Amino acid sequence: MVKLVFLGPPGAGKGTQAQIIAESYQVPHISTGDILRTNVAEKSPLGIQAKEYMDQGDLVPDELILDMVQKRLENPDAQNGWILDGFPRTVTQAEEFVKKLLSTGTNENDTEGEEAKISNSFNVINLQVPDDILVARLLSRGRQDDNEETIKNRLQVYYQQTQPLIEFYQGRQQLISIDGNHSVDVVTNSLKQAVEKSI
Ligand code: B4P
Repeated sequence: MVKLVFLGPPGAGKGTQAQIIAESYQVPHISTGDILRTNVAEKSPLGIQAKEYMDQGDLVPDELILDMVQKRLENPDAQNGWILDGFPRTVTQAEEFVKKLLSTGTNENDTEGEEAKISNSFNVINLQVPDDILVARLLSRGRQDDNEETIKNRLQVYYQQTQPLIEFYQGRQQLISIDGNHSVDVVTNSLKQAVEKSI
C-alpha cells in the first residue's frame, strides 16, 4: 500500500511530483495547499481564515490544518493509501498526525509498539533543491502568493518550522531524501525507484 508524505521547501516540486506518483499508484493526491486554495476561492469560513496567512507566506494555524486533513482522510478513497503533499509542515502537525493514526483502530495497551507500527506504515519523501533555484521556479510560476517578498518569508518559515521535521522523520527511519534539482522526469524516475524499494 502506498502511503507517502512529501516534504520540502516551497517550490521543491512537491505538488508536481506528488500528482505524478499518485496517478502511477492510483492513490489520492491530498495537497493541503490545494485544499486551502479551493477554500479561499469558495470564500468558505476556513478559506477566509486561511487567506491572510497564505498571502503573507505564513503557515495556516495547526488546528485548522489538522481538522481539514482529518476530514479528508476519512473519505473512502483514502482508505487504501494516500499521498500527503505539504502536510505535516510543523512538528506539532507531525505529532498530532501520529496520535490521529494511533486513535484509529489500534491496541491501547501497547502504545509504543503501535507508534512503531505507525512509523513503519508510511515514508516521507524529502525533496532537496537549493534556495536560488526555488526562488527562480516560484517567480516563474506566478501564483498569487509567488511574489519576491512572500517567497522570502515562505523560505524563512520553512527553515524555522518545517525543516525540523527532517530530523524528526530521520530519527524514525522514515525519511527518503531525493535530489529535486533535475528535470521533472529525472526526479520522477528517482522517486519511483525509491518508492518501489520502500513498498
Ligand atoms: P503549497 O501549495 O504546499 O505549495 P509550495 O510549497 O509553494 O509548492 P510545491 O513544492 O508544491 O511546488 P510545485 O510542485 O508547485 O503551499 C502553499 C501555502 O499553503 C503555504 O505557504 C501555506 O500558507 C499553506 N499551507 C499548505 N500546507 C500547509 C500546512 N500543512 N500547514 C500550514 N500551512 C499550509 O513547484 C513549483 C514550481 O516549480 C512550478 O511552477 C513547477 O512547474 C516548477 N517545477 C517543479 N518541479 C520542477 C523541476 N524538476 N524543474 C523545474 N521546474 C520545476
